[in-house]
Amino acid sequence: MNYIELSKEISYALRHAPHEYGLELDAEGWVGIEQLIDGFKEKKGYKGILEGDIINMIEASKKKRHECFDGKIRALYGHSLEKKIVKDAKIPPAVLYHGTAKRFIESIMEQGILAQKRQYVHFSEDIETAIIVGNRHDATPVILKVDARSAHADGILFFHGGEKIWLSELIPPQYLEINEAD
Ligand code: HQG
Repeated sequence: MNYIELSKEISYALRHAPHEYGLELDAEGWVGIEQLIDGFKEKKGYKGILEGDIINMIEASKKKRHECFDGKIRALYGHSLEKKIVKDAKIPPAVLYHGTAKRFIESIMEQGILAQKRQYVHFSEDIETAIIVGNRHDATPVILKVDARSAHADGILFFHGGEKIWLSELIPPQYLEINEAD
């Protein structure tokens, strides 16, 4: 089984389209692994899918996008569903990064970073990860440095996503500066 394809399809199901797979997520985004498997068996290429394939895919992935617990699975971040996934607010690192396209900078510096189609804005803990995220939008992305300590002190809520991913609501421009490369 191609784990990259499997990871993408599980992300699609758990972040954006559970109903296409006959799934109902709970408030925190969890669904039974058995239910997910049943939903996938209906899809082309996944007839023989086993729980072990899903566990192996999560372990093999460089980026932790999904987690399993107590017979359930969920996507850690990235959701676009209308019903907002409930997250516990956490204290963020003092500084976070957001990699984005040059063409978005003017608008971001006016309006702040918006969640756009997703439920939350996504940040990276380090510049390397932010560059990879930004590369999805631009070959030479701009890295924004976020003063998360001040934003948090001013009452903006932060949530932990994946290993190096943090989430938040809108981040106004006063907490942002362009991280100039050395
Ligand atoms: C931009 C992937 C104009 C924002 C990644 C971003 C990440 C604005 C784009 C995760 C704006 C939305 C999320 C404003 C924000 N004006 N543009 N005011 N505010 N934007 O894909 O953060 O690999 O929804 O800068 O690696 O790029 O799939 O968000 O460029 O971790 O696991 O609007 O998704 O994870 O794009 O990526 P996205 P993102 P996976």
